[in-house]
Amino acid sequence: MDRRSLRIGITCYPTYGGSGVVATELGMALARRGHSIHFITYDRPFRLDGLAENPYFHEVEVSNYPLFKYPPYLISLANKLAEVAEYEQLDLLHVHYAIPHATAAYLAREMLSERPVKVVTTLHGTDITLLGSDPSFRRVIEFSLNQSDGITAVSRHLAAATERTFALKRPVRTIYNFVDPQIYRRWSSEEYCQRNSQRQGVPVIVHISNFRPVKQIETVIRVFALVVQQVPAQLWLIGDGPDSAVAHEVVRELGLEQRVCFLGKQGSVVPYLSQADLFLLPSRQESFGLAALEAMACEVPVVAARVGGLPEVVTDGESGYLLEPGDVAGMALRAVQLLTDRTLNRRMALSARERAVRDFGADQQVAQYEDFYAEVLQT
Ligand code: GMT
Repeated sequence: MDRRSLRIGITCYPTYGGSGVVATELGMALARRGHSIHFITYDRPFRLDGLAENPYFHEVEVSNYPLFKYPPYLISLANKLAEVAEYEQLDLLHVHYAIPHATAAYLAREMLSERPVKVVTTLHGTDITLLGSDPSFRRVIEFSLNQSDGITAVSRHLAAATERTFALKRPVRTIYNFVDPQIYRRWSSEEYCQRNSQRQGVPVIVHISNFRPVKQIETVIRVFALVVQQVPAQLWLIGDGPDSAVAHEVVRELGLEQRVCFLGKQGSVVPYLSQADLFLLPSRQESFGLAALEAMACEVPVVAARVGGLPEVVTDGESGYLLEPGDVAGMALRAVQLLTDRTLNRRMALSARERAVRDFGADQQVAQYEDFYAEVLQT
C-alpha cells in the first residue's frame, strides 16, 4: 500500500474519555510516522503532547452572540474545519464520534469545492448505541455517515450494531483501539514509589472511567463491598463525572470510606495500574473498553461485564473473567479468586499483557488507519 506523507485534520472530544484518548494517541503516532497532523477542537486534547510542533492545535471558538440560547458549536466547528483544511491543504479530515463531528466535516467538505478533502468518521460507541436510537439525532447521524468517504468502528460488535441501526451505503471497517506497549507496561515498585502511593499493603482493585451511568459505578462499589467481606483490599477510583456524587453516597452508605480512594482525573494511569491486582469494569454497555486494554497492558487481569465489544478484548478465563452485567455476586466471586490465588493472578496478568501487545499494539493498528486512508483517497 502506498504510504505517502499526508496532511490530516483530526477532530474529537478533547475531554477525559476514551474516544479523545484514541484520537490523540493516533494523531501523535501519525505525526511520528511523518504525517502532518492538525487537531481542530474546542480545547487542547488533554493527552496531547504540548512540546512537539507537529501535531498542531487549532482551537474552535464558539460565538456567544446574545441571541443564541444554544451557541452553535456545529457551525463554528464546520467553519474552522473548512478554514484549516483550505489553508493547510489537508488531504483528509478524520473525525472521532459521529455527533456532531461527522456532520461538521460534511459541511466543511461541501464548502471546499475547489480543493476537495476526504472525510473519515470513526465511531466509538454511544454515538451509535445510545444516540443512534434517539429520534432527535437518528436521521442526521445516518445522513452524515452516508456522506463520509470512509467509516470505521472500534470493534466488530460496534461495526455490526452500526450496520444494523442505519441504512448505510458502504460497509463499516473495524480498526481496533490500541496501546503503546512501551508506555503501557507494568512499572517496578522503584518506579512507582517515586510517586505518591496510596497503597496500604493490601490487594488493590482499580476502576477507571468518566463516571457516566453506563459505567455502573454503583456496581463497582457493591462488588467491592462483597470482596472486602473476604479479602482486606482497597478500591481506587480514577476519573470523574456525573455519577461521582452517587459513588460517594454508596461508599458512605456501605461504610467503606477507609477502603475506597477517589483519585480524580489522572493524566497518566500507568503508576496506578502498575500497583493494581485487578481491574473492574461492569459497564452496561462498552463498545471496546480502552481502559480494560490499558490495564491488560500493565499486567492487570480484568473482571468485566460480557457486553458490547468487551469479549473481543478480554478473553474470558485467560486475561480475566466476563460475567453478565449486574451479576454483582458473580463478579465478587471471581475478584476474590483472583486476589487470593496468586498463581492464577500471575498467569492471567501475563496472558493479558501478551494479548494486549500481540493484538492491540499501536504500530499495527496505526498502520491499518494509514492503509484505510490510502483506500479512501483513491475513491
Ligand atoms: O461512546 C462513549 O461512551 C464515549 C467514548 C469516550 O469518549 O469515552 O467511549 C467509547 O469509546 C471508547 C474509545 O473507543 C471505548 O473504549 C469505549 O468502550 C466506548 N464507550 C462505550 O461504548 C460506553
